[in-house]
Amino acid sequence: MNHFQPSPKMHRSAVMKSQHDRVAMLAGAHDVLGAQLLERCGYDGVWASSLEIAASYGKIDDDRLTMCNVLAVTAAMAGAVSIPVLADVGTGWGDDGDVSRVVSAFESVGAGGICMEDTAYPKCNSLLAGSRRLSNATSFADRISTACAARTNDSFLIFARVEALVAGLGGEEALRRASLYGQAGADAIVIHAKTKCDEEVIEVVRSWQGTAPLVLIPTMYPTLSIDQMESYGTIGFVIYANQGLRAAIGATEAAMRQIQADRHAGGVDQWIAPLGDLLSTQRELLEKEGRDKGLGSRQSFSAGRFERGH
Ligand code: SPV
Ligand code: MG
Repeated sequence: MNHFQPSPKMHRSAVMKSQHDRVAMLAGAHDVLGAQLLERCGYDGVWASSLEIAASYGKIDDDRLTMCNVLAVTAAMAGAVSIPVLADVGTGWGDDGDVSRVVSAFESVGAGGICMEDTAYPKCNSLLAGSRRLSNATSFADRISTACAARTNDSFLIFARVEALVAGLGGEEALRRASLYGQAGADAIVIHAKTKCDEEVIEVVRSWQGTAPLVLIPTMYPTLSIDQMESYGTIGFVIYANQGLRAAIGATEAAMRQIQADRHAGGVDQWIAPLGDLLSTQRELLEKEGRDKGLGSRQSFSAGRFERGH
């Protein structure tokens, strides 16, 4: 079910707030397995993270990660899970690019929405060091309203992402931009920050007067709790953008190094996911295709092909 689905009679943001007096939790993924794990854990949605996708392609998280790269991953994930997939489209591939084309592409592959940021093109990942230049706020607001007008599916959400704190422009500028993007029709507004201290973010969240729910990505201030976020009354969503991939990096590296050191895999078998976890998703797929019978003959056929060296 699409948890973000608005009622046709009310403004979407109001619906989201009134239907969900809790903060909806999204988390980053870059492939179907990651998205399925999030669904299994009960997350409300998947964040098709440009950073995760770039890392998985061995690319820099800048505008060289193409729309096709992000679209392909989003399409695969959206086809495999029933929770909504929010695509991180960066600047929308050019701050004067055709945003309608971006909306229709992501809408057509079943994404739940897109999130577009007001960094000037070419963008670079917000968490990397270096100064940031932002788009003109009025032009970006125009792009948000173009994006809103371009959607044909009423439940497709447009998130606008404010990078003023990342660029060091302060809370007032963040609030000014957030208001403009809210007035332009954004369904939710991400207030992003890359400082370890969450005070600046909290100040913005507390001062927000608009109707669109705010969104936080607490990568740099990970101890800010959901209970605290809910107490402010202005936050609709939290995005745990990359913790899943970082957990996988840590666990994979630890397991593979231990196998090297032990010269056998017995030492890791107790703490890595059981083989059954991996095979159960395969069985589910086979069951869906009605091919769960007669597995033995299929397996020996593939072994035979392998032995013949094909
Ligand atoms: C991402 O996950 O790609 C994001 C969040 O955009 S951040 O990496 O913090 O910029
Ligand atoms: Mg990104």
